[in-house]
Amino acid sequence: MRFVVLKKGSMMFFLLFMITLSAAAIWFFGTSGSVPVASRDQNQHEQIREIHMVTGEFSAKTSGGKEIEAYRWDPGTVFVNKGEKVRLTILGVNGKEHPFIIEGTNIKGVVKQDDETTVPLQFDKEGIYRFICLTHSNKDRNGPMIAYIVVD
Ligand SMILES: [Cu+2]
Repeated sequence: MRFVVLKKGSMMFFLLFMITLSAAAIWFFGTSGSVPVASRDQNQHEQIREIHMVTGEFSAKTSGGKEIEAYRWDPGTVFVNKGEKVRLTILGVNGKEHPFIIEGTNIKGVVKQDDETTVPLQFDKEGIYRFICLTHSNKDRNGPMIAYIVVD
């Protein structure tokens, strides 16, 4: 049987080589792990999807001469992906102003006539979120002015 006998000098060289290799591996895998995270953040920053909405009004005069009206968000349903960054921009067309909340979040604001309100959105939980105008929240208050944000 033969043994590989290493001299003290070559043993030290081998040891040094292994230490250098380990350090290089740690550096490589350590940084390569964080690089995609940074570039993914940049991509998300670039990929903010815009959704446009308007305030609308239905109004009519009945045959009996009665004026009836209802306010709406249009479109009444929007779809977003879980975690997706979205910029919801709402233009006030009909109605002087519409104070709103998004149920299940702390998001609130006001949409005023001839003005754009921008709402940044990013939902971490799937579900259907109601976008409610507080002035026209149900049929007795010229509503329901409620849109649905479907997150899945
Ligand atoms: Cu309203």
